[in-house]
Amino acid sequence: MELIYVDGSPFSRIVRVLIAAWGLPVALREVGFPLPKAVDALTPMGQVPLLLRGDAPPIFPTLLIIEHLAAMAPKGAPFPITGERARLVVALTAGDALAQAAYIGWAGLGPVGPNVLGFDLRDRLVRRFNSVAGWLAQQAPPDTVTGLALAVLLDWARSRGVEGVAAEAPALRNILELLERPEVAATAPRPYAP
Ligand SMILES: N[C@@H](CCC(=O)N[C@@H](CS)C(=O)NCC(=O)O)C(=O)O
Repeated sequence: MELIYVDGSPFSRIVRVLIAAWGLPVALREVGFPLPKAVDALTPMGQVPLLLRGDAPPIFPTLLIIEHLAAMAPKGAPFPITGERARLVVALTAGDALAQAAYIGWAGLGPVGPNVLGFDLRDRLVRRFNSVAGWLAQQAPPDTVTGLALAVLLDWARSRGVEGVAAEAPALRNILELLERPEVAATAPRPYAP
């Protein structure tokens, strides 16, 4: 098996940490961002992470990769997923909102006409992420795959300077401590300037 990933991608980082923490035989292939056309062609989503399995169809998105790998994780391994599916779906969906908010900023998008939507889209995406982060911090045990996902998303928001993300909120301290674990720290994103 081979994982295609982008260094900064928080979704990829979650999977990379799990591969290391669960000791799984998955080769890692880093690609650049924006994604090369050859990688785009492997998935209708045009996104990473992407898990290749020889002649079998590639696995995506992140949730399905995690579930596939979890079936191979040794018993008692860190970051368990048992009982976490619902929270993990919410965490990853909030991660999509976070990424969209960042992309809106990096793409230089702003109003070009009257806002008939009734709210500021970027602001709402960031609020959604903050709200989910607070909710998860209250109820998801840090030492689970959901805690890991949240910690990695918060770290990405901090490292990329995504405006408005409340990554320093005291309620998130327990979650952010996960970033100090060696297998998590080893995947910290390199600096990125779009
Ligand atoms: N919902 C997707 C999100 C994955 C995602 O947003 N990947 C980003 C990198 S963090 C990506 O590949 N972006 C490339 C693009 O949009 O062209 C998942 O869960 O896997």
